[in-house]
Amino acid sequence: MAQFDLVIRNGTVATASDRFQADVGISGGCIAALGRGLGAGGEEIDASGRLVLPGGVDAHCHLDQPSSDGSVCADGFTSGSVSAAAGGTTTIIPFALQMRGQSLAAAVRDYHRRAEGKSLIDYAFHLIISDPTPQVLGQELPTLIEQGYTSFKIYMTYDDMKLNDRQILEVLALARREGAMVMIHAENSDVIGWLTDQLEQAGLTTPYHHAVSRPMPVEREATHRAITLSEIVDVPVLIVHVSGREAVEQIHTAQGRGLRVYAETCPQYLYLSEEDLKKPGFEGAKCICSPPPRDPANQEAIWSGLRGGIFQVFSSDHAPFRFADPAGKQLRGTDASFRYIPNGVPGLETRLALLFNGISEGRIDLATFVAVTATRPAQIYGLYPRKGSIMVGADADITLWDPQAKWTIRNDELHHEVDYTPYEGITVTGRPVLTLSRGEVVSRDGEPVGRAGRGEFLPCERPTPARPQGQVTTP
Ligand code: DUC
Ligand code: ZN
Ligand code: ZN
Repeated sequence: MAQFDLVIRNGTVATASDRFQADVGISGGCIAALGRGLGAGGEEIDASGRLVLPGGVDAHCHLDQPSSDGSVCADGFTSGSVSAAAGGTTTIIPFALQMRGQSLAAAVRDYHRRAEGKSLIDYAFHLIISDPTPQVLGQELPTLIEQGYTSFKIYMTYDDMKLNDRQILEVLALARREGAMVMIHAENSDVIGWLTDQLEQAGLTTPYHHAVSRPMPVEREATHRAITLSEIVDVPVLIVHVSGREAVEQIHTAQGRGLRVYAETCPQYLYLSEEDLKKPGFEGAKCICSPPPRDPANQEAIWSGLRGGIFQVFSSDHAPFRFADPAGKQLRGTDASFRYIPNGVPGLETRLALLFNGISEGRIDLATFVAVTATRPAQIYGLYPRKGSIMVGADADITLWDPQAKWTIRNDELHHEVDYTPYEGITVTGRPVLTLSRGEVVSRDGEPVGRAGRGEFLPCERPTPARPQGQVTTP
């Protein structure tokens, strides 16, 4: 009689700290044993030559998120989760967005309706707080945090979402009282607005000018201010989608002073640059996101920050706007000012492979890859130890990797509903070959398997992450 439901044999297990040869015994959807020569499984998978990694946790993606400008997310929970699973991710954390004037509880109810019965893999929600009224801060948020929504994003820019410094302080104070994690989009709104007006008056409105309107100091100043506000309140914060050196320096200095400042970066800041925004015609709109992609020196600074532990989280910031679509990038046509082009790039399916490629290029090590793609996001957002690691008792969310496979990213082979990938034609080394969610196969050889709708909602615990200890290193 089989001792386990499933045994993954002969693979190399990698965690955020170790790498070892072991079989993985899985029963009831959980990891039941790790060891050599485990007893029989009802099913067996030979993982010789494969890495056995914790399934990815993509802690920043936008799915079926309503917007005020009329743009529409091409991916909801079905296509988004299917695409994520095909790329080796087993947990996603998109955002329940509060529109101004809306109750936060109503926003969460609405977002559950959008997700219910649709996801292939497990999911949690961050909240987006755009209207921190006394009712929201005093009653709704404490209740929602208690119910498992323990992280929320706030914006320092975007007219329909931005908070002023006083509002930010109020949100931070609430997070301190309740033990929640605040994620901050750090860009200076007034500077962007002023630069945008100047550029438009000079007739400089192409997609490339999006980057000109949001230069590095815009992000550096806001990152500094966000850190300062968190220091005043004495509460941890996480700076999302960090794009370049000057913001990295702010975070590094703060971490060196012992502040609990966590940071996230994304593939677009490693592989895209402002040159991509200069592509002919409207093509550059495909790479418009905020903060914008920078230049090769800034890409290097981001790799260095990953290597040095300045970043704890590597997310896609998947924002699925189709290119040839009046509800997507062409919301106001192809001659429109960059101001009106929806921000964001898709990336749920390519996130892991693009970072893994950094291992074969000698830029980061495997433990760092596992840490920032799975373990640390699970810890920071209160999903650990259920998610994010290979250990006895954890959910059997596992991705088998072929570390040698060389392949070229082609949008035709991806599973999102977006009509392009900004990474088209990039050749990478390393590919997920099998993804398990709670012991069930959800993707094989890059093709999704299983029933969308099997994914479960995950209430999050209050986060208790270890203090960040970033060091800037050279290769
Ligand atoms: N920037 C954001 O802040 N959100 C979605 C995508 C983007 O580029
Ligand atoms: Zn953002
Ligand atoms: Zn985002």
